[in-house]
Amino acid sequence: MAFELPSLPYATNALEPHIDTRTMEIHYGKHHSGYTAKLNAAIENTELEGKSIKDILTSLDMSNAAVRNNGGGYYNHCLFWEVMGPDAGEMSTELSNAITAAFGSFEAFKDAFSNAAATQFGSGWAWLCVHADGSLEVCSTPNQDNPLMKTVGCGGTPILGLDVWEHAYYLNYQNRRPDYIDAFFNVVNWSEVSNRYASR
Ligand code: MN3
Repeated sequence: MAFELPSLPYATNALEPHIDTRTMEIHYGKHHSGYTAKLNAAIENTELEGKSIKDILTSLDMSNAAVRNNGGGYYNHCLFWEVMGPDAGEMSTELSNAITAAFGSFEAFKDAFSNAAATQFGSGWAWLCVHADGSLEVCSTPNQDNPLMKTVGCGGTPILGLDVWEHAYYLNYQNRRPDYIDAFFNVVNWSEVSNRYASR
C-alpha cells in the first residue's frame, strides 16, 4: 500500500492572511505531493514497503538519501498541516504545565521555538518534541530531517513543527523569515498539539 497525500484539514485560503492561498496551493499540491511520490518510488520493492512512516523514520539508514529526504518530507508536512488551522482551539492544562516546567512560561517557550526557527541556517524545521516522560524540548533540524531519526541531535516525538524552507514563506514574506515565524503563532492549532502531547 503506497503512501497517499492526506487531504488538507481546511481550505487553502483558511490560514490567510498569515499563510497565503498561493503558498498553500504550491506547498501542499506540489511540494508535499512530490515528496509523497518520490517516497513511494524509493521504497517500492524494498523491505520498507508496507511499513508505517514512523517505523521507516525511526529505524532509518541515514545514508539512504532518497528515503531520508522524501520520507522526512512526507512525514513533516503531514504533521505541519495538522498542527495549523483557522481555529486555535485550546491548549490542555497538561501541555501548558509541561511548557511552564520546561521553559518557565509560554512566552519563553515561544522565544526558544522562534529562535530555533530563525537560526536554522538554510532549509529546515523547528520542532517542539515530547519525551516519553512528558518533558519537552525545542530543537531544529536541516532539510527534511526530523527528531524521529536517530542521529539528528534532538529526540523525542515531534508535536509541533514549523517549516522554514523558503518555499514555505517566500511568496508572502520574501526574506523576512522572522515575520513568517511570528505569523505562524496565529495559526497554531493548540487542541491538536495537546492531543499529540497526550498520545505520546
Ligand atoms: Mn515544505
